[in-house]
Formats: sequence, C-alpha cells, structure tokens
Amino acid sequence: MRLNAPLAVALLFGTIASAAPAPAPQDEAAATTTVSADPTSTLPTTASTDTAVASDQLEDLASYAAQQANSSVASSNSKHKRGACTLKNLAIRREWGSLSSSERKAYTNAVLCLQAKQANTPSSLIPGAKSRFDDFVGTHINQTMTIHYTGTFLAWHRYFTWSYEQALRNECGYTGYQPYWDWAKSAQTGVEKSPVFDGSDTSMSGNGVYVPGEGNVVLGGNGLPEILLPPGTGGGCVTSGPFAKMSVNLGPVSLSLTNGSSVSNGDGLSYNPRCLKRDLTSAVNQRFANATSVVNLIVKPKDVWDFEMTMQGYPGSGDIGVHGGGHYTMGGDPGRDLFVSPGDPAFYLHHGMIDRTWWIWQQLDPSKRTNAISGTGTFLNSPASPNTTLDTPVDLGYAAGPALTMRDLMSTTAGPFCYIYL
Ligand SMILES: *[C@@H]1O[C@H](CO)[C@@H](O)[C@H](O)[C@H]1NC(C)=O
Ligand SMILES: *[C@@H]1O[C@H](CO)[C@@H](O)[C@H](O)[C@H]1NC(C)=O
Ligand SMILES: *[C@@H]1O[C@H](CO)[C@@H](O)[C@H](O)[C@H]1NC(C)=O
Ligand SMILES: *[C@@H]1O[C@H](CO)[C@@H](O)[C@H](O)[C@H]1NC(C)=O
Ligand SMILES: *[C@@H]1O[C@H](CO)[C@@H](O)[C@H](O)[C@H]1NC(C)=O
Ligand SMILES: [Cu+2]
Repeated sequence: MRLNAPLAVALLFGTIASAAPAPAPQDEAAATTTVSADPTSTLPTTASTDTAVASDQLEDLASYAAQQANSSVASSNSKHKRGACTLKNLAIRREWGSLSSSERKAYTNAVLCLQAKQANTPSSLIPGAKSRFDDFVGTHINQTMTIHYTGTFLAWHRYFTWSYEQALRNECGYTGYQPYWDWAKSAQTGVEKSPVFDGSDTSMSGNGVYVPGEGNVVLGGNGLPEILLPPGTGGGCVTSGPFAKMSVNLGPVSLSLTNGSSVSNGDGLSYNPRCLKRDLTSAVNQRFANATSVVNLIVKPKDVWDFEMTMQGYPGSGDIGVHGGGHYTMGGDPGRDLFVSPGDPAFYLHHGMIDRTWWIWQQLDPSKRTNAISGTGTFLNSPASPNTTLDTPVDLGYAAGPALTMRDLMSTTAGPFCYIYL
C-alpha cells in the first residue's frame, strides 16, 4: 500500500503533525528477573545521568549481549540445519572508530561502487533511481508510511540494513561487515570530531559548508507541542571525504529546513540530482542520543511497544528518541527527510546502531523478547490496519529479495542472519 498523502509533508522523525490515536501496547508477560542465578543481575538497571558512567554501562550491556548471543549460537544444535549460524561463520559488526583505515576505505569504496552500478528499479516506476544505491532509497521512500511507527519498524530496518550489507559484499566485493555509528561516542567528542564525520578520507565524509544565519528546525505543531532543533555547524554541500562528489538523486519528500518550513518535490521519485548536504548538530546528538539516552532505552522499556516508542519518540513527549536524534544530528538533505534519509550513506551506520540497541535489548531476555512484536502496518495506526504478526511479510522491492516474514527477521543469529555486534 502506497500512502503518499499530503500529510507526508507534515511528517517528521520522532513526531507527526496529526496526532493519531496510538494502539494500546500489546500484552506481554511482565519481565521478572528476580532469580538469584540471573546473570543479568550484575548489569545496570537504571541509566546514570553522568554520561561518562553511562558510557561504561553501555559497554557492559553490549558485552553481556555478545556473550549471550555467542553462547546461544554455540549451544544451538546446528547438526540438522544447512547453512546454520555457527561461531565459525558468525559475522561481527563493529563500531566505525574501531575499524582500521583500510577497513574503512574498503567500506566507503564499496558504497561508491554501489552508487556506480545500474539500478534494478525500472525507470518507469522510479525515474530518479539511477543506481543500486538508489534502489534502496527508492524502496524506503515507497514504504515510509508503512515502516515507521509500525510493528515492522525494527525488523524492516534490520532486513534493509542487512540487505545493503549483502549488496556491498556480493555486488561490490566488500569483505567486511556493516559498521555502526555509536552516538554515545560522538556526543562525547562532538560530531565534527567523530571518526564517522570528521571529513577525512577515512570518514563517511564530513560536514556541509557553513551556511550563516540558519534558524531552527521546527517539528511537531498541529496540536502537538513544537520541538525546536537548533541549526548545526554546516548546512551546505559536503565537500570532503569519500562522498564529496556524490549525487543525491531522489527526493525531497518531507525535508525540514532551518527556517521552520519543509519542502517536497512531489512523491520524490523523479530525478532531482543535487549535492549531499549535512548540518552536523552536536546539540541534537547530546540532547537526544547521549550515553544516558541509549542506556535508558535499553534498560527501561519492559515491552517492545515501549521500546519502539522510546526509540522513535512518543509523539507529544518533546523527545525524538535516539532514532530521530541520530537523523537530525546529521541534518542537511536528505538527513532531515524521513522518506529519503537512506540517500545519505551514513544512514546505514546510524541504523546499524539502531539495530544494535534492539539486539542488546533482546539479549537481556531472549525468551520473551526475540519474537516480541507490537504495532500495526501503518504509521501510528493511521489509517487503522491489522496488527503486525510473525506472519507479516516484509518486502524490500527492487532493493533486495526475497520477501520474508517477520518471523525470519527477529533474531540476528537465526533465519537468514548470522551476526552480532561488538
Ligand atoms: C511500492 O510498494 C508497493 C507495495 O506497497 C509495491 O506494489 C510497488 O511495487 C512498490 N514500488 C516500487 C518501485 O518498489
Ligand atoms: C491488536 O493489538 C492490540 C494491542 O495489543 C490488541 O488490543 C488487539 O486485540 C489486537 N487485535 C487483534 C485483531 O488481534
Ligand atoms: C563471541 O565470539 C566471537 C567469535 O568467536 C569472538 O570474537 C568474540 O570475542 C566473542 N564475544 C564474546 C563476548 O564472547
Ligand atoms: C525557508 O527557506 C526556503 C529555502 O531557502 C524558502 O524557499 C522558504 O520560502 C523559506 N520559508 C520561510 C517561511 O521563510
Ligand atoms: C541526555 O539525554 C537525555 C534524554 O535522552 C536528556 O534528558 C539529558 O538531558 C541528556 N543529557 C545531556 C547532558 O544533555
Ligand atoms: Cu526508515
């Protein structure tokens, strides 16, 4: 179902302009972890407000998750399964800053390769999709209203990011795995100094050229409280690093500007080549995606509804969550466009971290959380649609195949997937 409403123009990460009634949380047995032998008992249960302490808490939670995932892979009886996930073939996704220079260059070279390969999408369907990279952007635009604030949000983006990683590997000779951007680290250093965005040859390219006189980005409104985000330190075209010359071909669809308004180019599917813009905004990173926010997201929600909503921001709460936090930290075009955001190659490092936080949260109580789903097939259930279930299909269109069911996408070490995060 293609929901390309004028409503879209008012839609923003972390908030929407029309307050749709939210479905009630799905019943889930309360997580009770009071057994004395519980290995999680040494883990933090509340996030420290001291971000340095919270960074350590995040490390503890992440290494617990890795041990937990390792031991479940090690103990799963894989004798009868072909191509099963084992410790031998388990992929490890790492933080960008922990990769060597040549590993980072191998990654960005593979992305440039994807951008140079012909699209699979027929131009009659998406005339602006010019490359394999654009196939992913086009699929995301096409499905935006059915993959955010839905029951599929986490799993859809897991499959999407994995499929992109597979395209880099299978179509562009990349031998590594999808790296991630740890927002907690860039909140400490300032985004401009983060190895992800410092503009060096071994970054994901840096800031846009400074545009003076920018005002605020305004989210919300139409009955919801407004959220004002300050402008960043760039705003113009990205001129350094591997993506200095890349062309953003699709969109905009719902692009927030730094004067409180937003723009669109119709359905965003026509060919509209322009430079990649960024407006790195440490204030947004520090406010919405600091180490405390990440630990809070992992330790507080006891059901997946709360987890998804905390991550994306409860509409009206004034919080855009770590999901909106990361997107608006990048800023620019397409960084501030919910529909077109995969047009910035750093999208996949951001969603690597989104997937990592979900994975850590799942590992804290795998028997209850691996298959936990809550939500429907439409953005905040507007218009109303059936609940997402394990049988709900996820189809990535011309970006990748095959269509799978939610059931296949819930675990990172079963079904088609075999990876963990360190
Ligand atoms: C857009 O999505 C619809 C289903 O939601 C699908 O039928 C159509 O083929 C998609 N178009 C492209 C170009 O992927
Ligand atoms: C859909 O999920 C909601 C919230 O958990 C629940 O109240 C409702 O009964 C479910 N509907 C169906 C048809 O299962
Ligand atoms: C999990 O297994 C991988 C691969 O054998 C290993 O590199 C990693 O250190 C292990 N992690 C933990 C936390 O045990
Ligand atoms: C905001 O900026 C855009 C682009 O510069 C401009 O077209 C638009 O008119 C401005 N809107 C307002 C309300 O100032
Ligand atoms: C960290 O994030 C939380 C929300 O996630 C926010 O309440 C807090 O103010 C932030 N801390 C700093 C130092 O900005
Ligand atoms: Cu998305």
